[in-house]
Amino acid sequence: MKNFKNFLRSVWISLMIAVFCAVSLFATEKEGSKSSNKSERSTTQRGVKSVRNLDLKNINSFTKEQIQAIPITAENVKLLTPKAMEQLSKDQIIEIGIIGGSNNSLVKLLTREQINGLWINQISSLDERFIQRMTVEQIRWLTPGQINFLSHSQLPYFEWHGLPFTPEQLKCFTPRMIEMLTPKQWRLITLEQALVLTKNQLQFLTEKVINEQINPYVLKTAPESWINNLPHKVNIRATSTSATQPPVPTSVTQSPAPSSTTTTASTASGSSLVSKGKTATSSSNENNFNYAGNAVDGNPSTRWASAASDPQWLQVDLGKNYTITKVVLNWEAAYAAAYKIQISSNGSTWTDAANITNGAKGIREITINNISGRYVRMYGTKRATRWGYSLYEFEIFGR
Ligand SMILES: [Ca+2]
Repeated sequence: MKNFKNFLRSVWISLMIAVFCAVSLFATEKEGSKSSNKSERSTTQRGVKSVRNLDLKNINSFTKEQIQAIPITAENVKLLTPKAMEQLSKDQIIEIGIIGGSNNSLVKLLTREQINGLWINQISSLDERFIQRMTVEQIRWLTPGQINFLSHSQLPYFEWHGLPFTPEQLKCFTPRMIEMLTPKQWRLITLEQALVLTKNQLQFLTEKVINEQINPYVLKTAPESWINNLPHKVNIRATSTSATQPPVPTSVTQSPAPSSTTTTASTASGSSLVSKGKTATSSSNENNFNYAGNAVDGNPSTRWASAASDPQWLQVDLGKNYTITKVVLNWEAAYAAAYKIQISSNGSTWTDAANITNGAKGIREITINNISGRYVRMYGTKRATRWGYSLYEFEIFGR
């Protein structure tokens, strides 16, 4: 009996020892896995500077800092989740907008989910390069919330596609946004798009928009109730018999139609704008979109941009000799810090007409002291940014 008791005790003790061992083994294992997690995390944190080595398939576990260190390549852009899109820096968005030419643009790779992942501060900072490289389909994916965060100054960039918005998107336009639509966009507005515009949205339309720009088909076919919402009298409603509905924009491959505004700018000295629609050439173009002709098309939303090096030039052949009195340069954000305005009669020997060393973004008017010539050029010697030289318009006045 005593032996049996001893036997039971030893079984009990062995059992206790076994349980103790199992518990401590389990605890050690757990501790081990905890520390291996820890070392993995610190490796990831160290990896910020070499995001190339991280697996982008785990992108949703990246920190904002890691996301903003991802190099923008076609491969990486395809792996961006909506959540990651939200965290991209403005510079990365700009990179997506500029990498690849018109046909192999990275913007075109973006899916609906990725486009809709763009957060409000990113939407309001999309530059014209990004917007011009979106497809019409992609523009139509923008949600009402995203449309609301477009800034007024971005709207003319969409002119590249005509008026690509769905009626649902146009419903979200503020009156100020309606006011920003360009003459070309008014010409291309379809009846379906026009009819969603409310009295509140139409209130800022000028008489000029109503009677000279808006598509005549719309005025001819819109119901009386809509016409009554216009803030000015329609003069051409009865007379526009040949008005037809414009085509709905579907493609980005169409080249932008030249602006057909026919106003002739004149100055007191009898000079007028002599460069519009003339032949412009340049030392280089940034891409197929921003070619030299964009600087003389009279359209403030199209521009020429050069390659990113010094020097670069943009030259206009006026067709014959003029006495040049003034040039007006409308610089984009990528402006020239230093440039010359040069004039030539033969296109090979040039006279310096102005030497600018304090360049700035925006419109710059330069008086020229009646120098005669057929060719006028902007000769950029120093860029202000890391981009090339970029001009929305280069206007030459003469007589
Ligand atoms: Ca232009």
